[in-house]
Amino acid sequence: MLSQEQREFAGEVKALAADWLVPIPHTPGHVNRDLVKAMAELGLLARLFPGVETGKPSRDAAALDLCLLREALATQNTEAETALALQGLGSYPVLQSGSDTQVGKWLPAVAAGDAIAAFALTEPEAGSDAAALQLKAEPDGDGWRLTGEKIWISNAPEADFYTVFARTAEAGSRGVTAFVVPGDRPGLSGEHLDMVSPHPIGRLTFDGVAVRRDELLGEENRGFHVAMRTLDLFRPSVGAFAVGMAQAALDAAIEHAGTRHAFGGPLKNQQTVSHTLAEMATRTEAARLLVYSAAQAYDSGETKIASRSAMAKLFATETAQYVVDAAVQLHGARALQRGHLLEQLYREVRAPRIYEGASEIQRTIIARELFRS
Ligand code: COS
Repeated sequence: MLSQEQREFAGEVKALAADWLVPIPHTPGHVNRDLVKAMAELGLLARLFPGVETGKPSRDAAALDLCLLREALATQNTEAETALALQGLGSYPVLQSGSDTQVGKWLPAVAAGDAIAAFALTEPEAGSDAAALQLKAEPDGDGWRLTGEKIWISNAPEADFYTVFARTAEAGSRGVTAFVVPGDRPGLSGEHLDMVSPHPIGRLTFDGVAVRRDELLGEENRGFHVAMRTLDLFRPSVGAFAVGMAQAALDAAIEHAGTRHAFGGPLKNQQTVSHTLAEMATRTEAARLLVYSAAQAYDSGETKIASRSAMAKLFATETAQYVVDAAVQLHGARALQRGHLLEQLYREVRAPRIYEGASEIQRTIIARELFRS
């Protein structure tokens, strides 16, 4: 499905990651600004916003490029992968719905690795049911004041700006408004949350945080659409992340099956092992094709993208869980020892089945489309 140029691009990203990103020390649980800066210097972050070097990026994000980037990085360094993805997730609402001034203010800084972005939708009482969010935006002079809480927000509380979804009217999804809020705004505070995989992720508290009219993103009470459009673009790329992790696990399993001996020969001579590898490879390839096809549909301007995007995320993240688990099983106890690649992937692969819409939500989106006339 890929052109020669796209294949070369993916290969180049892997090589750059192996040479320049893998050696950068990890900062578990915190934003790794050195890593983000390195990705900017390698030109990887600019690939998120075609044309950003002119100061006026194209408003049509390139979904397939994003997927190729994420898949390639995931095979080498999941910390870099996640850091790049979060720069995109926090910024695409600005790219898709922001004013020229907002785009000019934030996106070149994100691409240069000078600004860390974050997407703040989830609340303690509003996860899958995003339209139930309660963080209040009350009119104050020409702007608003935000009061409430967000939780499990990646890059919080260290981000330089947050795309925040807040309630401006009691009308469910039609009363949600999006804002761009600088991270140093008085009244905004937060704390880090310790997760099974050490990500920069946290809770945010808004205590009467003032936002100006020029920080409104898109139209008032249309913020739910802003969030959904970003998720439509981003969900296939979560699938690409999953495909990259599945490929890394599959590669490790193939290597192990060829070198580890048991019962008088390499493991791969056991039919049960070779069949498991065949299943892992087939499912990984199927997931990859679904991801690429959803991304290509997005790039070709297909309008009804939500269902395809959901299928790609659902299938790829569930597949990666299966593949990583199977790779652990083939390796035995060594894969569960702290520091082993598979131990890390085993912890890492779980969250994508939950964030940006749990598998159950993806099935809901797909099923609704089946019955839409
Ligand atoms: N693109 C654009 N607009 C969309 C859309 C999409 N993909 N999906 C829904 N909308 C619009 C609808 O057209 C509707 O607009 P109008 O009010 O103008 O008619 C509005 O949004 C509400 O849609 P709907 O009634 O379908 O919303 P629901 O409350 O039923 O929620 C789901 C829909 C379940 C899809 C949504 O809540 C969701 O995606 N939940 C998961 C949230 C999530 O991913 N959280 C993770 C946060 S990021 S880590």
